[in-house]
Amino acid sequence: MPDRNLPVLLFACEGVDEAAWADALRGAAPDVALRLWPEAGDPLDVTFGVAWNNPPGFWRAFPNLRAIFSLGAGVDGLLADPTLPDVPLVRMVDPSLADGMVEFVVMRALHHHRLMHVYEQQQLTATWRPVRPPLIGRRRVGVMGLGELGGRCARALAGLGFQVRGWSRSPRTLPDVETYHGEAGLAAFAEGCEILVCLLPLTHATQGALNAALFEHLAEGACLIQVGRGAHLVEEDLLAALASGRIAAATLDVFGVEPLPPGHPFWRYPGVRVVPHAAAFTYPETAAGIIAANIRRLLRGEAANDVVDRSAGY
Ligand code: NDP
Ligand code: OXD
Repeated sequence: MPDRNLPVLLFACEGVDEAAWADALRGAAPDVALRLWPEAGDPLDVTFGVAWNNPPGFWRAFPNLRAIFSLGAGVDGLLADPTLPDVPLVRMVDPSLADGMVEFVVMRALHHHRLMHVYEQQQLTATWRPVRPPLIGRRRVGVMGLGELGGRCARALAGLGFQVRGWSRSPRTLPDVETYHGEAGLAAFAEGCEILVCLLPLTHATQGALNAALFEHLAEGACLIQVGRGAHLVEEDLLAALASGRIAAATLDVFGVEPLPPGHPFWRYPGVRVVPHAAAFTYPETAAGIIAANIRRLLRGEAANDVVDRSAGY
């Protein structure tokens, strides 16, 4: 075999443009032999894996793995597999992915700030009623999660002039963002927020974080932009908050069950916008180089960048 002595990278990702990824990875990592699942060859050869949406137990079949690269920023799906090999798990940190998330969150924050959800309802009854939004500097936006994505979004929102708060696990400092952390800081963070953005990773600690108790702290008629993971949201609590008016509108990109079943009430609930987990994408054009650079680090005997802290779950 011509690639006999090269490290082998197995690309095994469901639901992506495999040809584009293959081109990009071959270009970025010419010294690595790329194999595309299901053409894995001898499982003993496989030294690196690129993973997304694999069935539980999948990676256990490759005993010589040295690292697994997640195609996505969120690794909850991979960590849910108790048999995932105990090798460095690298999450996706790519400025292009963050750019996409900033575009999406800013778009929906402006949509809610400028009350487009109100006009969408008015249009259904040919109602002409202008409503003046508050000055942007008085609009309070809260961002849950201040990592690669949440941190970028918080800064972009602050740059537009929103009054931005952020919440993280450990203390963080961001220019023009009022920061809170930990369980102890959650109520103060949420108090009076008019737009709430969820960009948390899904962990044992964050599951169900978007719940009735949190919603009680928001401003009456607040809007939710949920781009974390479906299991962050207690769906019945959102439906109750929408019915009571505590929450006026929600942009939902992620769901407990994906695709969202056709009969789910979110599809038809006034004020709810359903987006099919499309807030931000990983682009092979940029991400392949990031994976390749990390492989080179590992081959030089250095630690990879952006390794998941398995004890924290992200
Ligand atoms: P990071 O790991 O960079 O950041 C995670 C942030 O969440 C950190 O600020 C972290 O705090 C905070 N956090 C974690 N646990 C807690 C907790 N228990 N309480 C409070 N804050 C907590 O992740 P990314 O920004 O790269 O990605 C975030 C998530 O976005 C992904 O895990 C994924 O679920 C989602 N995502 C969604 C996409 C979509 O298209 N909808 C696309 C990509 C990602 P600290 O700073 O202290 O570590
Ligand atoms: C991700 C995602 O985690 O696409 O990157 O949700």
